[in-house]
Amino acid sequence: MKIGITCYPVYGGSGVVATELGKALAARGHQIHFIAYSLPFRLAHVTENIYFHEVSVNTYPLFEYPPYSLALTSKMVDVVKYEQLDLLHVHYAIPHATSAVLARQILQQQGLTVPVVTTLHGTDITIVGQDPSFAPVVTYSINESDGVTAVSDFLRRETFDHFDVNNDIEVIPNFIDTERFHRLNKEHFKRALCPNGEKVMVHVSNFRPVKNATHVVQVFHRLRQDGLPVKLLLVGDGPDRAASEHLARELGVYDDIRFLGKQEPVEEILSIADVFMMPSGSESFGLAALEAMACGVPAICSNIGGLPELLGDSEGGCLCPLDDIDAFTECARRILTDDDLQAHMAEAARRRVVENFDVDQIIPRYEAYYERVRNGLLAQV
Ligand code: GMT
Repeated sequence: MKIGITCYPVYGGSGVVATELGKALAARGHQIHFIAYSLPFRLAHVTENIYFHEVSVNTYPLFEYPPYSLALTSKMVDVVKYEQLDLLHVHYAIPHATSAVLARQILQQQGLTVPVVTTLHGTDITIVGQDPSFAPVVTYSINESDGVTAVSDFLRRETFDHFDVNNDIEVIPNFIDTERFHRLNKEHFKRALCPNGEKVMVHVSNFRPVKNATHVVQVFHRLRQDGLPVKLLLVGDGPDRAASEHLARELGVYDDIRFLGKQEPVEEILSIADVFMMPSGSESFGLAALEAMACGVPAICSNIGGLPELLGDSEGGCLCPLDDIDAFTECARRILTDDDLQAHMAEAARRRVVENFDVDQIIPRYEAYYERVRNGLLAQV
């Protein structure tokens, strides 16, 4: 199949999922055309079966806000037409689904048919999409898509609860290449960072307010107050990084924290972690926790959104009430002070991922879904 994929190419879960999906589909013989404003960061370079089409937006003195969505639509029209694509798969509703639906209409006028599949990832439904300035467009774009997927049952329910949707939504969870993401031997790195055998706690995010990165610093401060020998690695960058650094200085724990910024490959850092923390206020799936668990790191997560679906009934992590710093601290303390428990949870975390979210299990579900969309076999609600 020839498939066009559009996503946000920057640091973030939806772009990672879209890119890894494209790479995995290409490896299975499909021809993949990424259409985005820059090369997706996990793509690095184009390879056999992978093409990249950059969307550039020309400015004009009239444009205070250059119309990116329209430039994207025009690029989609061109790529579908000249590369003879069979399907467009867009990730994140705004504006990608809207641009794709419009591109499909333009192509229809030219006698060409291209089905549109939209994957909902998170804040396109839970936060941004519900903003009155976007909600009607999101509803329209979902209903006009030929197929819609969501990354968790939670996100599917949220979509039906908050939008007047008449398309069915297929749940296809996030996935990971468990051969790439596994625990590596990084003992030299660990010794350099923890010369006295300290434990390591890790948080990875884009430091948006929804990630509650400052909660991680608060938990870490409590652990240090109790004299626990532990270091904190904060990976990623974004709006709340400065607040997290400020809080760390205020609480006197800055010297035991390493702010590493955006890092690739993240599995090397996860390989020295003893515990991972995700105290998010909203999380439709939790890709960063999935990556940590794949590397055998127990994940302590908020009991919200799609995170209970990620952990399932496994013992690969624990769920804490939202914003409950005491509960997060207690959970981390138990794991970091009991080596047997840590090892048991680490093993359970890895097993949960291998058994449920491996790339080889999930990609065929997308392929089967594409076929159903192309054959018009989807139900409406
Ligand atoms: O919704 C977002 O914040 C954007 C998106 C991203 O690009 O980072 O993240 C979402 O998509 C990921 C991949 O499907 C999910 O694993 C994340 O849980 C989800 N983030 C939120 O729901 C906050």
